Amino acid sequence: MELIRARVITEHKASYILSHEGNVLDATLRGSFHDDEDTTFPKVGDYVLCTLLEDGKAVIESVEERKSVVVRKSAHDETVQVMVANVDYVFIVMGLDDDFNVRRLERYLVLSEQAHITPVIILNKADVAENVTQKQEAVQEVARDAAVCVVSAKTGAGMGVFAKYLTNEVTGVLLGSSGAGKSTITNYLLQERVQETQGVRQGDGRGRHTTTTRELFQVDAGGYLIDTPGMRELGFVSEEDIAQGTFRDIELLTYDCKFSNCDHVKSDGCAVQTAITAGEIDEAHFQNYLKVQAKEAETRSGRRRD
Ligand SMILES: Nc1nc2c(ncn2[C@@H]2O[C@H](COP(=O)(O)OP(=O)(O)OP(=O)(O)O)[C@@H](O)[C@H]2O)c(=O)[nH]1
Ligand SMILES: [Mg+2]
Ligand SMILES: [Zn+2]
Repeated sequence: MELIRARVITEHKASYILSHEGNVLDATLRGSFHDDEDTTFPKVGDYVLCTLLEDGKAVIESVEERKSVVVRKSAHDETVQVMVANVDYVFIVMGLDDDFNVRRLERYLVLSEQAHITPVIILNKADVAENVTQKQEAVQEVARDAAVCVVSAKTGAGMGVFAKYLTNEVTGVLLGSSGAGKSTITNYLLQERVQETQGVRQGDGRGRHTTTTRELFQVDAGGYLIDTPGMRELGFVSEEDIAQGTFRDIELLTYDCKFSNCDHVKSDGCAVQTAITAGEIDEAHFQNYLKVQAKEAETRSGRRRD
């Protein structure tokens, strides 16, 4: 049977969407994959070889050797997860508003360095920012060779810089906190509202985890761009893990609890308890959530002892 080469656009549990010569294909995995480690499974950005079935669906037979990978540690154990593959630039997106945090930026720079992928620092929301010059200087101090770009995805100011990087077959991935403006940038570059965006919380400016899956887009002007869900930490649990998890409903509510160390049981101003009382969250579902949390805390403290 004829094999075709396609690229993974997005991934939903066991199914994939591929792009092949401008067409979109639904695909599943050849069963032989399932004995393998997770890192060998196709990821967004991968080039795959697949067979076409009569119904127009594709079956992924193999994954081409990767030029690069962005990885992070699993939220559940020490295993490594591949987030995206075959990326040439990591666009580290940080808002010049309340999102601004140089220490966090440094961690993203380390992540890019470990992956041997060129980082480009995108300081977004210039239109609403204060003390831009000071912030830019603070970033320059940690940026080393990385380019630092001040942009506004809202007004388009500075956005021309992306054209410098995204050409022909070049691929860039947008990384950064929820609410930094990754999807707004995606929509701007695609000149189309393809991605949902959502306002940040009043008060602390945190994002609302609007994007929940990684997705690759072809940019008309050239190149490919991958939008990703915001990451809260680069270590143990990311926002993305939360967004994809079973307890997404509860995790999202916890952002509205009055205290950041809320126990969600007896603490004042707990948004989860409020939702349970209002019948929006099922009590049994909440009890399961507490069990999983306790188990994860146990694993974490266990690991620290070794
Ligand atoms: N003023 C201003 N607001 C912006 C700018 N870019 C994005 N925003 C706003 O910031 C909010 C969050 O933007 P999103 O694009 O949804 O953020 P995101 O990084 O995709 O967030 P997640 O999908 O949750 O990871 C939205 O209300 C956007 O309109 C900008 O340059 N200026
Ligand atoms: Mg988004
Ligand atoms: Zn709470």
